[in-house]
Amino acid sequence: MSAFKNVGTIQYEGKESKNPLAFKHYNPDEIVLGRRMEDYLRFACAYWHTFTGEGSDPFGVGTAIRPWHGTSGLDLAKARVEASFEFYEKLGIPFFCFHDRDIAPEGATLRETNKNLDVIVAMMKDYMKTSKVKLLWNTANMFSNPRFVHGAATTSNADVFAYAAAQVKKGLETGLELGSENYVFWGGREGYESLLNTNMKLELDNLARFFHMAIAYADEIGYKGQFLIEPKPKEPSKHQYDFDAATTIAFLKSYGLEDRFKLNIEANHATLAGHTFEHELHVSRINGMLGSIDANQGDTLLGWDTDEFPTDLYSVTLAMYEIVQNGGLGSGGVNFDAKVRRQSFEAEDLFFAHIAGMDTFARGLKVAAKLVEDKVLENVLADRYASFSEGIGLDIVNGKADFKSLEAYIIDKGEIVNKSGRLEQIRATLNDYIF
Ligand code: XUL
Ligand code: CO
Repeated sequence: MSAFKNVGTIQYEGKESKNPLAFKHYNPDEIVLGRRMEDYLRFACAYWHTFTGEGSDPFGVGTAIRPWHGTSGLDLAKARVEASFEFYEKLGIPFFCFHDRDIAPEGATLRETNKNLDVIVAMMKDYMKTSKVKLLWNTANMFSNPRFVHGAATTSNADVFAYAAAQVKKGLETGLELGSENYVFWGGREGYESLLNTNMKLELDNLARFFHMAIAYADEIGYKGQFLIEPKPKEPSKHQYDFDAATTIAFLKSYGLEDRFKLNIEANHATLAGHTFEHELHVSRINGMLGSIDANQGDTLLGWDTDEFPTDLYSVTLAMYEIVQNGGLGSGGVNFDAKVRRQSFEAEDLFFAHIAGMDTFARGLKVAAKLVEDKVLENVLADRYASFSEGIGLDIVNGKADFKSLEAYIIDKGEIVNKSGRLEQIRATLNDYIF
């Protein structure tokens, strides 16, 4: 039985196509920078937004009309799995991602919850045997249930810490069973509201203990997926511990975790942190920590996580430029952590939204590749920093200079001559490449 009977397989029809259910730019087999587009982009569908989310907001219930409506409990969970594989295959999206609680309902105890999960994981495993679709990453929802009111690994209640540990233990076993290529930690409520009742040192130490335990258990069971942390500055906590890439990298380094973790950078989280997406990607990349991305976009006029499908070509091009400079995302990918707007409530909108995101990233990749091939920004940097490739600048870079030699060099030199940064001209060139 088909869940999306009005939609067939989405094909690449090229940029002249007027068919809204076709790709205009995403052509999986097209070679860009020596790699198939599909392999470069490694798109993933986020289960929580596409199959679990229903469009509710703080002022109203969900509006979505979905083929799995009319079922409940485990039957609902099964109907979603069935529809999800039809969706991935029709769209030609090679990966998916989920939280444990997206895919199966909770039971009265953790044991019962795990039993529900086992049923759905077995079903997914069966689908994955006959489908080419793979699991990019799985994660644990340790923020929705009221037990996580004070956090999970950073809670003030040791029983909750134990529960979270058991939940991630099961998550790693699930990842092993389904062959997930990454395991993500997003610190949903790992943060605090007020220092008046918070022992920050204990909470951060416990968070690091938790991550070390996760590594130990993964090694014990032979789980080989890449560990990723997803920074976010606020929401739901006022102060989230994984504020942004720089904060998260510093945390990982302080606790000796930097060799086992990379970052999953989300566009909308960058906006909330007061950064651009490319800033967060760049900081991760130059620290060797760019692992994967959550592709979406926020709204600079709104202070919360709107998780819109990414259609801002300018931002996506600059993001893809960072990813290209990174040599791709390795075992990571481009996960659409994005939801259709509440007023886009028809099931077909799920296709339109993913097509829009996939086409935008395909275009961004092509523009970024051209920028790299033509050395546009490489030349900008070479020219701007030319003074560090010769003479005294080269001495500084090579560690041959000290305060005394620098003083001797500059003291009688007179007026220093600077060069223009040429930013407007560079931006105009970038526009020429994009349009
Ligand atoms: C929340 C968010 C999460 C993570 C996975 O803002 O981005 O959905 O991606 O827990
Ligand atoms: Co995310």
